[in-house]
Amino acid sequence: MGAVARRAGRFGVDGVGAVGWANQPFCGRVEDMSAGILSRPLFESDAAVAAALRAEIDRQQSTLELIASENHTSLAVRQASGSVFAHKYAEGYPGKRYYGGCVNMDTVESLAIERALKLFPGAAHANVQPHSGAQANTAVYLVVLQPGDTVLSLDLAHGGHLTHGMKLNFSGATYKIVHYGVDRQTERCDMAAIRRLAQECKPKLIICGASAYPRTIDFAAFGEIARECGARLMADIAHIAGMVAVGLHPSPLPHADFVTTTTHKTLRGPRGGLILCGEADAKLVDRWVFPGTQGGPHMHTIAAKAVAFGEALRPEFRSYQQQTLDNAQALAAALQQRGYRLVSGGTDNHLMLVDLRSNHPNVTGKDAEGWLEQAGIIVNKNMIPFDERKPVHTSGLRIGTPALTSRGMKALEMTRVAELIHEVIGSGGDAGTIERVRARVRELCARFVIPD
Ligand code: DSN
Repeated sequence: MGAVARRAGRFGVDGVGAVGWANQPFCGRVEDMSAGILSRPLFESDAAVAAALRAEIDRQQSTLELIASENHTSLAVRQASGSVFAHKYAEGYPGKRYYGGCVNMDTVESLAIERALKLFPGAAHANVQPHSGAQANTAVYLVVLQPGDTVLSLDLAHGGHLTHGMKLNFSGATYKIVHYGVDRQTERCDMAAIRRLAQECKPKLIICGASAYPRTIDFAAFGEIARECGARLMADIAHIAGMVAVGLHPSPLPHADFVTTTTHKTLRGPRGGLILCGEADAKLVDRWVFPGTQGGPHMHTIAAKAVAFGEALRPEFRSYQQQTLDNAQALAAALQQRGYRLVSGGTDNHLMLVDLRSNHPNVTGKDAEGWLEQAGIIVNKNMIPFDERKPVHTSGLRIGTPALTSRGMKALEMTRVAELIHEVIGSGGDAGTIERVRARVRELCARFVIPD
């Protein structure tokens, strides 16, 4: 019996599932149904959640995921993430736990730390426990800042992040935030202007890094500015971590005192955060993660981080990052050929910001996001620098290639994707056009199934 048949027989996709699991519509190859296979016990105990999971597998398989911060993980990452490591409390750190029975916790956390330090050479210490990027950033702020201290960071409306001082976030509510923006002409960070601002406001912490910035970040220049004005520097590389790990984007190490990242974007791991720092800050970073801001570490996620970091250390990961970059540049060029203006004129990384005003002045980001979703193309509306529209409408779209690249798509498919995007937006949301594009999106997705 072949592997596929064996799996089918064992798990009921051949019709033995009396509870109906086997009768659900099937998407993708049998081998791709790992999440579905795992869901058979789930279906038996909770059909409603199992049905939602099934629908989500189908949605992901049959749509084009272009949200720049999302990706598809390997089956190995998902197995670790869904494993019995979730059962265990392990407050503390390897070798210094507050609970018994942590021997295997120490193994996976030590592996995650060791691999993180190999991935990002130049860091002396890694804390792999932050539940998210926001938690990682919070811990660093508590290491460096007192309430009311000044922080200099990129404006959210110019591509920053809400934990970098947005007024409704705890960071904006707790610290005095001064924002730098991008230059109106170049739409890039103007390091001379940032230097002047830093000298005026004398921040205690400078943050570089972004969630919607398509260009290379000059970490070395940020490091110089921070040293000149006596500030500490935190680089939040959540979006570009995968590219930094393989050298396709310059590393913030050794320029930054702290590097924070999520692990689930270009890094293609489980949802979570990571902090890297020097020896001098290690103790305080650890203390502000636990017990400062978190309790029990999510050991299943830490195990999955170890797996993802291991994958990222393999040569294939470099090829994947290169393809993600090549795809972003191909998609950017194809959109430009169809009349779309891109913020800053292009991209150096995995994402681009489309200024819809260039060829569709009456279409908002919200309109375009909605029409594209109906056609099976998933993007997010995004402010563009100096946007006159509000964040709920926006004049832009943020588009990224990590997830499509994980499916195996290349430059040729990016041209196709640009055509499909243009057809939908150009039609002004015409229902017939959306339906035709939806069918073509399904065809494309069927040729590039989400890998295990
Ligand atoms: N929400 C993430 C993003 O989409 O970039 C950042 O946290």
